[in-house]
Amino acid sequence: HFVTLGTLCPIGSLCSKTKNDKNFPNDFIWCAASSSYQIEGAWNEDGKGESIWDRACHTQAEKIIDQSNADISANSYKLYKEDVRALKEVGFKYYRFSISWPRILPNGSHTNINERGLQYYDELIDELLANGIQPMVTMYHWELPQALQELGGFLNPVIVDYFVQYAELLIKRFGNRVKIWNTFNEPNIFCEFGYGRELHAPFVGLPGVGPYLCSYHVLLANAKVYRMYHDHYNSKKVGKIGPVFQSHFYFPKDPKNLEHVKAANTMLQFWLGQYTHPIFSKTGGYPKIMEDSIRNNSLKEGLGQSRLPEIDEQQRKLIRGTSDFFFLNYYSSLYAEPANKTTAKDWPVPSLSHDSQVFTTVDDKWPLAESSSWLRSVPEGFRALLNWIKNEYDNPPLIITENGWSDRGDIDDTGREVFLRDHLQAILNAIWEDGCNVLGHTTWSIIDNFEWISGYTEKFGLYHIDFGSENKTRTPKKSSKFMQKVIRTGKIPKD
Ligand code: PSG
Repeated sequence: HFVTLGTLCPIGSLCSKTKNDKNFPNDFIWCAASSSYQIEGAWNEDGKGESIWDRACHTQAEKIIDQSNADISANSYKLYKEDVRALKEVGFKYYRFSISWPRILPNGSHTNINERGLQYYDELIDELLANGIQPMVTMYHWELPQALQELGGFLNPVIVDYFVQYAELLIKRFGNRVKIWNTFNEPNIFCEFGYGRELHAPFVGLPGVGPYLCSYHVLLANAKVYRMYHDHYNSKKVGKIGPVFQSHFYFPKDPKNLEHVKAANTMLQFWLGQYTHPIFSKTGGYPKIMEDSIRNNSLKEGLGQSRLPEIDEQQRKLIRGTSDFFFLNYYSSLYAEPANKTTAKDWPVPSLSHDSQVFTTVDDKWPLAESSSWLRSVPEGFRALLNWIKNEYDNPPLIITENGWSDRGDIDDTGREVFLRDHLQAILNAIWEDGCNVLGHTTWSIIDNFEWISGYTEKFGLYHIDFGSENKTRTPKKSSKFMQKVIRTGKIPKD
């Protein structure tokens, strides 16, 4: 049994769920998130090695909108106690943070351990627990040791065993205090953006090939870590582990047109199903539509075999079932329709777009975030995605591991409050009207931070950071008071 909110409940049992009030269950997992590169700073202190994001920001600054980096950022390496104070002030029960691989293993290999790096996370975890906050720990939130990128990073199969050895070290060191683990954050984003589209470090532009190889290695690495954890380290059976996926919902542009309905489903299968079908479906393996279309295209391109790696029978069994929860990051939605000559004219061959042949658009009626061009508030898409997952994978227990809104950083952040209100309501509808098994919600993010290639131009925090100040002053925004009320009462306040 695992203690949450003073009740004795195994995680995921919903044992305190009562249907009478249609509010949040007592044991609902209220969480806020961050990630190591985005907040820690101290990029080269106390023996930390170089990551692919350190390398990219230092040598290809032109790729970052404001030419910034996270060398210092919110300085959470020094100021983590202030982050914990913020979490406690709002009332969060969990903190989802990530561990910097090169802070612990400077060149990626477990043969060279940086003890000071391990100590930092020991201290953070102990500070959380002393304040009644449970750690939810991500092993990989995009900080690949640069030395492993020299070997090809996620394109080289050796990454699987390097990751397993790193994960084993974390489990051994922190497993007595960490009960929820995320192996990978959003591999569907980092494989596609990092190895296909040059939107993320390591900026390897190999569309239609790199991302599929990367995803295949991620699936194998996750599976091996999942099995290692449950076979050797989780004897009390209270711990949970699995990867986190990001997805939009894709609405058919014209819901009465069967081709549009198919296109929307195809896009979900390529973007999310590429990872979740192998793990959560009854049969395992890739979605058939992906396998077929990529094989056909590959043969047309004159290749001797599919660009999509083959998951063989043994691997299919190894990978299937290797996540204890469906961990989902949801931000926004899109319309989908079949591509045509005009809409597909600029797509590289090969690429995910070319393989899926789905063209996506937005609805101008969906409110656009002040500072992120990709982020529109579509709570009905959130509910629809939760229902799609419920129907596709037999209603798995699910935790929202990220959901949030960006602006320019005002303390008076009404837009964020409205976004959270609408998305929390979508969760209540999904739970009580639709029967979706949603166990928790995570706000991205507890504090403003470095937003990857957008640098410091997009702010997601419940707390403002004065990045210009010496001590990186943390100030609660209006939205943090809103979340405080929600968590205290278990309901969405009327005003
Ligand atoms: C999330 C969602 C999309 C793109 C990128 C992300 N989308 O819907 O197009 S990245 C994700 C990440 C975290 C970021 C946060 C906000 O895990 O590190 O800061 O979301 O972009």
